[in-house]
Amino acid sequence: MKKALVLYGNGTDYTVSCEGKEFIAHLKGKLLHTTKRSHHPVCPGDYVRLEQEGNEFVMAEVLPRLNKISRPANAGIRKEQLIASNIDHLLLVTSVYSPKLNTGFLDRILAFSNMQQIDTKIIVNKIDYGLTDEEIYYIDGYRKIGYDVIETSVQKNVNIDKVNEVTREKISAFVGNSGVGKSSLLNALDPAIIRKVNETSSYSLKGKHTTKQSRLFPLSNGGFLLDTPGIREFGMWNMDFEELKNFFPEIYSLSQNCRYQNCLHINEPGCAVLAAANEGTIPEFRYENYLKIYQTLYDNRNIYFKKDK
Ligand SMILES: Nc1nc2c(ncn2[C@@H]2O[C@H](COP(=O)(O)OP(=O)(O)OP(=O)(O)O)[C@@H](O)[C@H]2O)c(=O)[nH]1
Ligand SMILES: [Mg+2]
Ligand SMILES: [Zn+2]
Repeated sequence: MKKALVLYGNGTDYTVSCEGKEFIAHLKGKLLHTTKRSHHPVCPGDYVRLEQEGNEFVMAEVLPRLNKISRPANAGIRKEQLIASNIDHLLLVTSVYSPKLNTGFLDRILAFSNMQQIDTKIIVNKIDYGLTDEEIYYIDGYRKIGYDVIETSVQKNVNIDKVNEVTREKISAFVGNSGVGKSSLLNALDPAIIRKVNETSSYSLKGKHTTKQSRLFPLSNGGFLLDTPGIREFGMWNMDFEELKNFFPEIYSLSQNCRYQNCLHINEPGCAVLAAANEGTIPEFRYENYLKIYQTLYDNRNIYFKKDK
């Protein structure tokens, strides 16, 4: 009985990594059944127990997941589509200029990964375009809260060594909007991967490569890196609007100063968070994003949120 790491796959055939070798393992029987809530029984990052049947490997069991990243399978449907599991950390990739730095997206993922207790670092790519004052303000804001921000340029080879360092011996996942440079960073880390990256991407109507399928790539530094397609609704799964406040670290640490213990920091009297946002002691853009995400979660509370059984 072998333990293997799932790299990628679809339907019934998955490529797994075991003792440094890659081969195909099949999904059969019990595991194949799509459960009521889960769309894919197996995802990249899963550790599976393999059994040999003739000259085939069959996945007999998925080992318990330490964490998972998932999304709703379809808009408005309470079915979960797994993207990856057992991630050591998320590398939240953004860019400047094109696509523009989108703090709303960043803050949604940061809250989500905080909920899932997945350590997260921010990568701001394409800094060869230069940084505007606004972008510097955002980056400083994240650093002030305590997030690591790595400013990179694939084009000018800036700080690729830092990304190499943080991914060493770890399972990392790139998450970020389409076009920010996730696949380019992966290629920069490990040029031998370029052919593989193109296998799982296709040309969009605009004539550019875009990643279609999540896939875990073995890196030469001993780590594994998950390249994901740009995901819009990422992170909106399973979040309770009343718990959101716990997943903004700077809001959480101020909340003990609020007049009401159950303060949601919206418009309650004596709210320390609101006061701090007005005074600029916490970044105002973060607080504004908190309010926006809160509203979205509240509006979708019957769709996205479910209590774990
Ligand atoms: N100027 C500049 N362009 C970059 C940089 N990194 C990537 N690009 C370009 O940005 C475009 C998108 O890069 P990709 O690596 O395909 O982006 P992605 O995040 O993988 O996109 P999806 O697969 O669609 O999610 C490509 O044309 C890259 O050449 C950079 O550091 N500077
Ligand atoms: Mg890509
Ligand atoms: Zn409050």
